[in-house]
Amino acid sequence: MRRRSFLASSLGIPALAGSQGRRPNLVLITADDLGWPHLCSYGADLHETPNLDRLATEGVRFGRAYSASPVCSPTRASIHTGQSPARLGLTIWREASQTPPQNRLLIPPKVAADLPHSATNLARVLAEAGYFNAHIGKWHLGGASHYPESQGFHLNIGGSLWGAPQSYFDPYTGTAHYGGEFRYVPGLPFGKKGEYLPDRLTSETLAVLDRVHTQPFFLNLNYHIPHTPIEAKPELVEHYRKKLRPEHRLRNPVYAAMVHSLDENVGRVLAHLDKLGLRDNTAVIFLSDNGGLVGSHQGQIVSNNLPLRSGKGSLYEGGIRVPMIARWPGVTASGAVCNEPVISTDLYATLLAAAGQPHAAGLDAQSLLPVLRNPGGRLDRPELVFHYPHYYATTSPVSALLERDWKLIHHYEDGRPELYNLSEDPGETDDRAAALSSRATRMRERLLSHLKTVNAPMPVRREG
Ligand SMILES: [Ca+2]
Repeated sequence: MRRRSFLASSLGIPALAGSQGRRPNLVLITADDLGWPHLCSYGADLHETPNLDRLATEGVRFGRAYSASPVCSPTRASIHTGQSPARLGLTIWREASQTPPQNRLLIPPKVAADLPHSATNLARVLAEAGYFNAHIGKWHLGGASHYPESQGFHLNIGGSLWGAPQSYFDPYTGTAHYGGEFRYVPGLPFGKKGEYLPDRLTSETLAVLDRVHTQPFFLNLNYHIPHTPIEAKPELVEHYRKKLRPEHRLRNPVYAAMVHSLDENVGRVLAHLDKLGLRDNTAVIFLSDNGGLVGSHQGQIVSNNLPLRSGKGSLYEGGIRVPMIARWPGVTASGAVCNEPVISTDLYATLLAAAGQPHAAGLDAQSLLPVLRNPGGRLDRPELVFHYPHYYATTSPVSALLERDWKLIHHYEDGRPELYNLSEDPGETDDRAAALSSRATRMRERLLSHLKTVNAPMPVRREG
C-alpha cells in the first residue's frame, strides 16, 4: 500500500513513499532516432517489440508526444533543463553548431555547443534532493567540460561529446563512419570483442542497479540505437530478412534488428527492476529523442514514419512526433492511451514532481502527472512551439506552432506558411494556409512573437 504524506498531497505532489517508504526511483530510457510508428504498439508491422509493448499495457502510452527538436541534442537539453531549444539557444547538435553552411539562401545562426552550466538542471536538483544519478549511454550535450559529471550526475558510463559511436560492435572505436574522426565509447574497459553496444550498456546498467538500489536513484539510460551506423546482430538481421514481405510498410531488416535489440535491452532493465523488487516504487519513462531517419544512409533506405510525413530534421510530424510510454505503479493507469499533446521538455517538470521537488517558474515544462493519473484529461496549455533555424536533408530553416489539432509551419526562406489540421489530416497532405489565411496569419504572428520573447536564435539572409 502506497503511503502519501499530508504535505505532498496538499501540494498536489503524488505519493512520495512507496512500499519501501521512500521517494520513487526515476528511470528515463531514451532511444535515438526511433520513429513514432516503429513499435508494434504504435502500428509497426515488420518490427517485434514485445517488451516495450508490455510496458505500454502496464502504463500509459502517449499518442501525441513530441520531441522538442527534430534532432538529438536540443531534445536532450530540453529534458535536462525544462527549457525549449529556442529559449536555451541550443537548436542543433554540437558538431554542427559552430559551422553553419554559408552557401544556402539563409545563413543559420551559430548556437550553443554545450549544455550551459548556468541553466536549470534536472540532475543537479535531484542530487541536492538526495538522489544518486547515473548517466549511461549517449550524452551529446557538450565537450569534456560539460560531460554528465559536471551536470549533476555521480556516474557517467559512455557519455561523450559524440552523437554515435564508430561501430556498435566492441571495441566501438575506429574511423569507419563520420568523416574518419576517431571515436570511442568511454567507461567501457575490458569488453568482449564483438559485443553489441546496447547489450553492453545494459549489463553495465544492471550492475549499477545492483549497487545503488538501496537509495533513491535517477537512471538516465540513453541507448544510441537505432541511430546510424545502421548495424545489428547478424542473427537478428537474418530473422528479419526472412520475415520481410512485400506488404510490410517497414522494410529494413537491419533497422528492424536494431529495434529488436533496443526492445530486448529495455526488457532486461525492466526484468532487473522486478528482480530487485523495485517495480512498485520506480517511475519508468521511455521515449525517442526525435523522429525516425528517412532517406538513404550508405546506400540503404533507413526507415520511414508512415503514415506521418517526413522524418528526422523536419517539423512535419514524422520529425517530431515520437513514441513515449510511462509506467509508475500506483500513479499511472494500466494500458491507457493519452492523446494530449505533450513534449520532451515536460519530462523535466514531471521527474522533479515525481521526486517531490518543485521546479523553477518561467520554464517551458509542465508536469505530466495529471495526465499520467488521468490519461483522458487535458493539460492547461494552449500551444507548443518548435524552432529549427537550420538546414537538414529534410528541411530548410523553420519554426512551428501547434495549437492542439492545428499546426502552423513557418518557412524562413520565403516566409511561406503551411497550415494543417492534424486530427483530420495526420499525414499533413492538405495545406489549408491559403483557404484559412486569417488563422494562418494569426498563428504565425503568435509564433514569431513568442520566439522574439525568448530571444530565439534566427537565420539571416545571405548577402550578395
Ligand atoms: Ca536522435
